[in-house]
Amino acid sequence: CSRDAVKFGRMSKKQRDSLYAEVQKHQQNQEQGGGSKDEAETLSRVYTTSVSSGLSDLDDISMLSDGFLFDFPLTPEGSGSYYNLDLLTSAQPSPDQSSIDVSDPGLFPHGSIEGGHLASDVSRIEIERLAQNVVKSHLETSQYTSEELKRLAWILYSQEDIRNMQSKSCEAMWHECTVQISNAIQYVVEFAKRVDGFMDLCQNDQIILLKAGCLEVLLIRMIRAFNPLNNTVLFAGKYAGVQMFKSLGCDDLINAIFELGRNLCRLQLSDEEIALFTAAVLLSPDRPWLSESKKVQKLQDKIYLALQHEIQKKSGNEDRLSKIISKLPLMKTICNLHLDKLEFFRLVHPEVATNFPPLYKEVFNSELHYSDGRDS
Ligand code: HC3
Repeated sequence: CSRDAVKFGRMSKKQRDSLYAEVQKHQQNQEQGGGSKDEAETLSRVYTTSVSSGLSDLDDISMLSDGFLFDFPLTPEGSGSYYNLDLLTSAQPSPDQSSIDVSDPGLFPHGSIEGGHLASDVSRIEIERLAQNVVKSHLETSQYTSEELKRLAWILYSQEDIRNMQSKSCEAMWHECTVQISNAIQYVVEFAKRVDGFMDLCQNDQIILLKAGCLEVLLIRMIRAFNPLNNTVLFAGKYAGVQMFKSLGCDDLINAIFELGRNLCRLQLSDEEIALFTAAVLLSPDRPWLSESKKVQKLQDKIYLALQHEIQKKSGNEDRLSKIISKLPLMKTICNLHLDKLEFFRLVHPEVATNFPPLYKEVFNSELHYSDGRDS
C-alpha cells in the first residue's frame, strides 16, 4: 500500500478542495517566515500547560481538563514563539562515539524502517539519550503511576454500579466516555511536547501528528491500565468490563478495544517499550498533510532504533519488534471504527456531540480515515 494511503470516504469534493486550499495556505505561510498570525489562529492553536520538567506539571494538566487542546500554541510563551527551546536537549554526538550499525539486519526486522533513512552517523550515545528522554517523558506524563495502578488493580465496579451505568442513556454514557478520554489526551499532548524533536517540527505538523496519533497512543497506554486476568480496564477510577459500556451501543468497538488490550498485554511490554512505541507511533511520517515528513521519518527511525536497542538489551528476542509493530493495523482499524461511531453519534445526537469536551472534539472532529494497510 502507498505510504500516504488515506481514504476521504466521507468528504465531499467541496470539503476536500477547501481542505487542500487550507493546507496550501498554511504551507505558504510557513514558507514565508515560519508561521504567521493567521496560522497561529487556525490549526496551530494548541492547548498548553507548563512544560518545565517535574511531576508538579501534572497537577496543572488535571486542573485544566476542560481546556482546548488546540486553543493555544504548544509553547507556554504564546503564539509569538513556536518552539520551546528548553526541550531541545537532543545529544550532539562527538565524532569518536561508536555508531550503531544501521545495516545490521537484526536492527530492522520491519520494512518501514529499512531503506537507509537513517543518517549513517547516528551514534549509540545519541540513541541512548533519546531513549532516556522518551522514557522520562512517558513516566512523567503517565496519568497513573505503576504504584497507583497496582493499588487500583482489583478495585472493580459493583454489580449495582454496573446496572446503574447500563441504565444510563446512550448520550450520557458517550458524554462520560468523552470526558475520560479527553482527560487522558492531555497527558498524551504533554508527552509529545517532551519528546525530543517534536517541538522542533513546525506547528502544523505537531498538530497533525497529535490529532492522527492520539487514539493509537491511548490504546497502547491502555495496557498499563488493563487487567487481562479479569478482562477489565480502568474507567473513571475503577476497573470495568465490557458490559459496563453496553449503553454506548458500540459493542463491536468495545470488544475490539478489549481484544487489543488482551492482545497487547500478552506482549508484556515494559514501560521503556511502551514509551518508545508510543513515541514512534506519534511520530509517524505517513500522516496525511505533513509538510516535513522527512524530518518526522528521521525522528521515528531513531526512536525505532532506540526501541530495538532496548529489546536487545533486555530480552534479545529477535522478532519482538515485528511482533510489537504487527499490532498497528488492528489499532488503525479501531481508530477508524471509533471515527465511524462518532460520526454516526453526531448525526443522531448533534446537540449532545456539540457539548462533548472541546479537547475531544478538536482531536476527533476530522473526516480523515487512515489506511490500515488492507484497503489500499
Ligand atoms: C476505557 C477507555 C479506554 C482506555 C482509556 C485509558 C485507560 C487509556 C490509558 C490512559 O492513560 C487512561 C485512560 C483513560 C480513559 C480510558 C477510556 C475511557 C473510555 C474508553 C472505553 C473503551 C470506551 C470508549 C468509547 C468511545 C470510543 C465510544 O468513546
